[in-house]
Amino acid sequence: MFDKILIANRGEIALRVIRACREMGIKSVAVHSTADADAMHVRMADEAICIGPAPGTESYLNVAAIIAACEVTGAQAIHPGYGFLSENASFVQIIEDHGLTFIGPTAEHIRTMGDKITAKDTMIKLGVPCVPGSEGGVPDLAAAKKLGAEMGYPVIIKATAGGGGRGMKVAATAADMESAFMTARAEGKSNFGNDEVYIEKYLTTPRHIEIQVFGDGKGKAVHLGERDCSLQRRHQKVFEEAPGPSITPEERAKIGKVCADAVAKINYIGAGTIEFLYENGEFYFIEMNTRLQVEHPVTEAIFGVDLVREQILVAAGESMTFGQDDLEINGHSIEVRINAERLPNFAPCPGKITAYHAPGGLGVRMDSALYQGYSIPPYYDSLIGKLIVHGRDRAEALARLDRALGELIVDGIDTTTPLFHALLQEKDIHTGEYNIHWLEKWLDANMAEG
Ligand code: MV4
Repeated sequence: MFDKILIANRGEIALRVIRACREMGIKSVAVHSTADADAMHVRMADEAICIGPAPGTESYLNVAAIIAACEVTGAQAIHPGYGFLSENASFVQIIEDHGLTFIGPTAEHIRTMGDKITAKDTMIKLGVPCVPGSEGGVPDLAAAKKLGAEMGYPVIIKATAGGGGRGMKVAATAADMESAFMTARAEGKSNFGNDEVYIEKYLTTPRHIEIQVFGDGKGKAVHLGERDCSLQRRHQKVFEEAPGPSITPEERAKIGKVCADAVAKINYIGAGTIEFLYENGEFYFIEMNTRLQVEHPVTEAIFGVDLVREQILVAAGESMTFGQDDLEINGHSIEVRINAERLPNFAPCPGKITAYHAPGGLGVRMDSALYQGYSIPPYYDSLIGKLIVHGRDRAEALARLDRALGELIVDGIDTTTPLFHALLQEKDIHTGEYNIHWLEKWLDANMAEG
């Protein structure tokens, strides 16, 4: 086992990894920008090293400085958290070239899943159900129009290097194809330096259901059920839950096994998420994320496992502590993302926290790096906390969420907390009847800009 791990991240996820390290008797090294000298992760880690100026590109993405920090401190492994360098295949290669261990999948798995056409082709070969569409890339507008006519509209054109909603355009009819195709291609080129695109049938009212998988890198893998992350705004998740309110135990067992078998077959190591659109009782693969996700705590809550501990174990060549037969769902969990943003426009709202009180009690987990007197810097993501609740069933989890939100105090800045109080007044939230468009429609109707 490692005796020292460097965490190449900040905020709540850095604390999450430090906590797992401490429980395992592993020393932790925080890295930070000059803007984060007073940040909680710097205080909580055993050691801390400044790796550059405030902008993420010069600090948390500064590969040379991170490698140097490992050499200076004697850290043997790097946990990347999410975002930043977590899905950067070249970073993984460089780490390994320096004799260090990346706590996550191989460079090859990251590269395969990072290119969406290759990811989809891989999943088709592994027997994972995908959205009907082009076989591989679509070379030109003529080919796109031919496919559109064959498949029937609406269709969606996606940049192979895209993701998170960037480089994606819907063509509702043949008349829209030219501009949709050209725009998706141009966005792929300008945002990712890759103009290759593919086409899929556009599903109009799906849910976003993602399956958590975990592999040991030696051909053993399990699934930990699904999360429903349909409540999103501009491709940012705001409310996530497990299990999914629309998924039956039979559906879970079936799609879960397909996913676990697929990642076992490629010797996948560590945590991964296979994203699906779910419509009319069918699952359609869209993307795979080769990292620990922001919303992993809802899965931890219902299965009672520590996913970061398991990531560290398998990265060190040890065994996972559970197999598929050990995994049983217990109750229901919901996470809401507390962002430093001002409603109704979700404008980033950094500033000084004049008072902070985290909710507590049975079934409540607050993952946050906030403290009273802390100043949220303006350079990074606006996520400042995740409130995760767990109940014996969905109704209990929702009631607990309402109660815990009432206890949360974050003074000095605006946050997204009032949004969740308002959502908890909605019947559809209580019945679980929502899809990927529900929140944007609700915001349009209820949060019209002043
Ligand atoms: C789709 C789709 C409908 N049909 N693909 C958005 C981000 C990227 N992960 C995939 N996305 C979508 N792909 C087909 N064939 C609709 C979306 C989509 C979406 C997906 C999940 C959660 C929220 C969304 C919001 C808008 C569009």
